[in-house]
Amino acid sequence: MTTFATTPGTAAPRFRLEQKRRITGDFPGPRSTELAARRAAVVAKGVASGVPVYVADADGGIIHDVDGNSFIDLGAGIAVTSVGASDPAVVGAVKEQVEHFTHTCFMVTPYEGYIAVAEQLAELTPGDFEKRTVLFNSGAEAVENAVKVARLATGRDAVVAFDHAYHGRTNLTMALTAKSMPYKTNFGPFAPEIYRVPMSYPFREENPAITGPEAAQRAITMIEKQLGAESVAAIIIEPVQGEGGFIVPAEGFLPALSEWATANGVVFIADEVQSGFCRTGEWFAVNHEGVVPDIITMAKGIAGGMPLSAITGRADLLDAVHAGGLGGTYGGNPVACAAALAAIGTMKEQDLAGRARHIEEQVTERFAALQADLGERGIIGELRGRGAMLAIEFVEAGSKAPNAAATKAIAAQCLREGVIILTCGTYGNVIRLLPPLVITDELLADGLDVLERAIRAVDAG
Ligand code: PLZ
Repeated sequence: MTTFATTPGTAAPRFRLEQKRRITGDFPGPRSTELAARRAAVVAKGVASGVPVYVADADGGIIHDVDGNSFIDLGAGIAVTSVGASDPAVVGAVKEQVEHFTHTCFMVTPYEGYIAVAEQLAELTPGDFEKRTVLFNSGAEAVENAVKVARLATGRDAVVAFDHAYHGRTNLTMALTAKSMPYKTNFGPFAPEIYRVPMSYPFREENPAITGPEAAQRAITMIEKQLGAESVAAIIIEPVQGEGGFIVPAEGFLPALSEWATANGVVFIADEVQSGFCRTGEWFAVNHEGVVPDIITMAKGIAGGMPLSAITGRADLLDAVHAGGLGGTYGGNPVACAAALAAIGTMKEQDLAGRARHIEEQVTERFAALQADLGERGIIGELRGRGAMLAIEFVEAGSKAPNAAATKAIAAQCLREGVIILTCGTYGNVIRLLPPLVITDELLADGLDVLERAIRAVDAG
């Protein structure tokens, strides 16, 4: 079993690959081009890739392609490889586990790793009550199961989700997800009993003075008038919205919703699939406002790149489910559990929550200065985010109209120079920064230099 030191911040990351950007010429190079041709013949085009090169190796903040180029990774595989893509602790734990058993199925012949992960999650998630955990494979599967538990435990049907929400691509989670293209278009019919209410999106509020509690009341009034609290099983919300645009609700929004849920017997589910595990500078994004969810969904950063997801929540809710009601063949796979224990160990030893806050300082300082420099008529509408979950929302000069074209052009320019940057947002006008939390200051600075130049160039037209 993997063990780790519990003294936080006592270790520094170790890298196998030189943490340096290097683009050798035009890319995609010959080997990537060959792979693209093989791919086109056999891989469905419904699954698209943002970057046209194929990966040979990855470590820390660097991705090597098959033609010898080194890219700076500011996306971490969509917020997954917070400890790096080949953290030595994760690699060692996976190797050790895989030599013993790769799978038995926890529902058939159980093993310690699953329990150890559940112990960690009970310790790390907020709330000093009895907790129970179930492990799955993907974020969507965790969300599906959180909703199953909430419905069974409350005996109610309705589930409330928010504008700009993203919860996955399975049938139920598509219904919970707000954006149609590309996630939902023509994939219906969707799961019933899902209702959508307004989010707190400070930058795009009609009334910019609306407070967090007022925005929460706007949603609550809609729920009470259109559904009635007594028919609502759960509210599900990303405490910092991910795909929808890295939207941080106004202060007081999440606490007010959570209080209303508690007062009305509604299960408050925090979807921390993207925001969890030190990403926002705390173990979970709800910690920033002291919100204690009834159930938390987790995935992505939890296991250093191995597929694992989890729900952790109040024992009375999870234990309401009959024996055999929850599970799946691979849920809590032993190799993924070993990886999770090692990744959590790395997060503790290297104080990656502290690293996330350090990244926030570096990024915010630089882009606040850039925004001021570009001035009122610049294309930067807003900088926002928490920790190493940071976003720049782009607008048409002198207005709040979303500028998706500028966003695309900036991301494309960064990529040409060897910096992988992801976009997001309901309007496709947000650049999001999700670096591995172990990224070195030098590598991050190099990536941000490239991004800053690209923003200046596009702003200048
Ligand atoms: N909940 C908050 O961010 C996944 C999706 C990328 P899975 N986000 C990245 C894409 O285009 O498919 C996500 C999330 C939140 C749930 C999910 C779903 O997690 O592991 O992708 O199923």
